[in-house]
Amino acid sequence: MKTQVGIIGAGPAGLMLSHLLHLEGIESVVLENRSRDEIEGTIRAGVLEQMTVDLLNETGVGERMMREGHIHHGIELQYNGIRQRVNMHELTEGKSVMVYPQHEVIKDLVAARLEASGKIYFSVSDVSLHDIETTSPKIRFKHDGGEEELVCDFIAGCDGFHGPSRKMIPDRVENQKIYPYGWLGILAETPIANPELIYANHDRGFALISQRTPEIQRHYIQVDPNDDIANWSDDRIWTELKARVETDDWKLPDGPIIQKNIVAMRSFVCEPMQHGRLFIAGDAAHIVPPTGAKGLNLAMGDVQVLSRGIQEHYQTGRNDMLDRYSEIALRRIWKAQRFSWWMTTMLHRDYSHSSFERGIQISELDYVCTSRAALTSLSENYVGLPLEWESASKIKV
Ligand code: RFL
Ligand code: PHB
Repeated sequence: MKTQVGIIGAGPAGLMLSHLLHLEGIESVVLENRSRDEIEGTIRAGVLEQMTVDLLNETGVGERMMREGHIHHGIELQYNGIRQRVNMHELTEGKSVMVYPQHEVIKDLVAARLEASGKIYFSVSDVSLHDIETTSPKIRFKHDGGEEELVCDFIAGCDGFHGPSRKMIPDRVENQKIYPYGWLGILAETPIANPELIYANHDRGFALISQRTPEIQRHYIQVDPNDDIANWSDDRIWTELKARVETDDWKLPDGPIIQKNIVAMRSFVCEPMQHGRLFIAGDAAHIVPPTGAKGLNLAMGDVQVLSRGIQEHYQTGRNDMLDRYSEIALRRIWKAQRFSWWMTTMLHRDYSHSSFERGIQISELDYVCTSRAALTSLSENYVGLPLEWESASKIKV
């Protein structure tokens, strides 16, 4: 088998890359080790930045999102029982975010690729990468009991944090921070609790009130990352959520919990994101803690840079943009890392902290909520920073 771009992983990064390349007349093959049902059913992100929304619309896959998603003009921050609305729409001169689940984006992208006769192999196994330092790198894999080899011009490693691609970059540096927090996430059959998302810092720990559809909602509470979900009965979860977010005049509707799990939190950046003809994108290259709602959006940013570089290669024979792929992508990634780390440390309860550090944390929230400059900074980061194509060293301030 031969193709121009071999893509490992059918997450948001791999599928969007395949879609963008197709729009430029460049052929790709996507290899995914899970089934179509699994990738279309995994509950993950919920918030799309303005740039992601624009990208989905401009490339013709945003129609259902515009119909079924919800545009949010702000969020609410809560601490010490005080609730403060952040009017992001006003503070960013008209930008907003879209609440539309990641697995719906996946369904829309899979449908678009298959409709255009795009090649996606689901349920492959034993994926391995070869000859990435040559001009014809190869991917070997198993499918339907047979062994296959895909000869490519380029390989895009969009295989998430645990995939095989990143490990093929020999001279990489992995920058990492592990947090002492976990998120217990639930899907519950209740009405929408609040028109906008609520991020709450409470003595008992962080809580997030989010949403999915008019009938099903998504909420999170901070727990010990090593805790066992079996310790959390539905009653205990609702009691804890309510204790952290309810105010005298605002009550949280409860109902049957249909899914619950605990995830650990980390910040992670791999540098560089390329080696020879291999380029990695999305969670394969970086992880953010979910507090800033950035993971899926970063994946979408990476593949915009990568698809432009590949396009330049086929149109002009030049690799200038591809050579700068890591540099351009990492500039935005590090800024999103900083924002996600900042939101996480400001909003979570760190039980190793002294009363002094707790005082500083609450005073930071107090400052953010009362300073237009700080609220503007939070807002422009939350709705998403643009990709910057210039080298950072050339920017004069
Ligand atoms: P994905 O989605 O992990 O996709 C990688 C794909 O590669 C496949 N794969 C392989 N395929 C073939 N061979 C192999 N050896 C393979 N190994 C892996 C996998 O099966 C998978 O299908 O990575 P991608 O495309 O980079 O997308 C990244 C996003 O999924 C991720 O960053 C977000 O979900 C993070 N995230 C959020 N991001 C946001 O932008 N906004 C949010 O509100 C948000 N909330 C969240 C989140 C992540 C969460 N969890 C569960 C970590 C909330 C949570 C709780
Ligand atoms: C979600 O709805 O899953 C969600 C929303 C906001 C976040 C993280 C996750 O910051």
